[in-house]
Amino acid sequence: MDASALVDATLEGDRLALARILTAVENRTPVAEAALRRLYPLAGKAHLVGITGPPGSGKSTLVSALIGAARTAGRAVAVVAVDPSSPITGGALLGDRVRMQSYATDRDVFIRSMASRGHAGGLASTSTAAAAVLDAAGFDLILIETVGTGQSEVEVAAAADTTVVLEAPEMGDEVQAIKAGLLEVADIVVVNKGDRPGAQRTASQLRAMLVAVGRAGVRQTGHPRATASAAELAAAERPRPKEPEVLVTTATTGDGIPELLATLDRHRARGRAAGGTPARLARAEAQVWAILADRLRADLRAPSYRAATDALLGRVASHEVDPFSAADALLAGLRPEKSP
Ligand SMILES: Nc1nc2c(ncn2[C@@H]2O[C@H](COP(=O)(O)OP(=O)(O)OP(=O)(O)O)[C@@H](O)[C@H]2O)c(=O)[nH]1
Ligand SMILES: [Mg+2]
Repeated sequence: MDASALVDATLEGDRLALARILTAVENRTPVAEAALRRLYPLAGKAHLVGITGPPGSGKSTLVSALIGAARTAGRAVAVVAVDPSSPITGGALLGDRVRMQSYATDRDVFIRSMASRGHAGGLASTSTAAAAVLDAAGFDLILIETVGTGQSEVEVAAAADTTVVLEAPEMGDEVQAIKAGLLEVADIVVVNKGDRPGAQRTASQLRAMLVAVGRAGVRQTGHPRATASAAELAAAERPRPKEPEVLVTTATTGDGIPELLATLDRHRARGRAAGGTPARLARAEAQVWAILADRLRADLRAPSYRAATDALLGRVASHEVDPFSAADALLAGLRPEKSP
């Protein structure tokens, strides 16, 4: 099937066609581009929720519980699980698959894993493109699960309309260190494993910490840099709540899950009322940058240009040419009409 047939089938509810488009998106093939050109204008309706947190905090279990709650409410849910483990071994993915099997026959639940390989910035744009496909296919709630350890994984979650950061009570020092960085992107903080001792205390500590830090101050210190991106500028201007809400859940029993879903819905409604621009601008930027980078790379490696590129790179390596002049020369060569 070509891209256009795949898109038609996807829009008619064919899940196999949808899966094939997502594979194309993951591999960045021409089919993905053709499909997205048609699907992108149909997307923009779904609520994109990023779920991140330290390994083992219960993200997958929480996602599973959220699917249940959303299905009870009659909503179609899709999950993009960004797999932090090796694409070869599969790692934690297997466990997730088993856990999600109870939804295997529900056509209003769609779960997709994506390997976190690829170059910097690619992960965010790939997940965003996948979310756009799922959005166009009619899923109303799209959950993007990423493990909150690497910068790029956190960026994926932070590019959602609503970012949920999961914590578990009394995790080690190592996790404490991750915490501060994670909290900065949180719209909602969830202390999971509410059945464990110390959960309520962890939640109180987090609330106190978030008030003390005064999140708004963290985000808006000084003037935006001259080189700040459109998304950063929008984020700096965004009237943010003083602190994210802190909830306690027990994902294994479903305790607190309806409250979380209600909090997500409120955040969605507030974002819509406010125009919802910063997260959407950040996503737009990640996508367009990734495409620009891909196109430039492809141009520079095209057969007609390859030799010139390699020769110039050789001269940079031998310090005959500085890297800035080399970049100028390559850009001028690619876009001669734009050069000074
Ligand atoms: N006691 C308790 N255990 C939980 C809860 N939620 C999850 N767990 C358990 O914690 C372990 C890790 O849960 P996962 O959902 O796989 O955690 P994760 O954050 O997705 O883990 P990674 O994907 O590996 O980063 C599993 O054994 C779960 O059963 C909870 O609310 N209470
Ligand atoms: Mg998981």
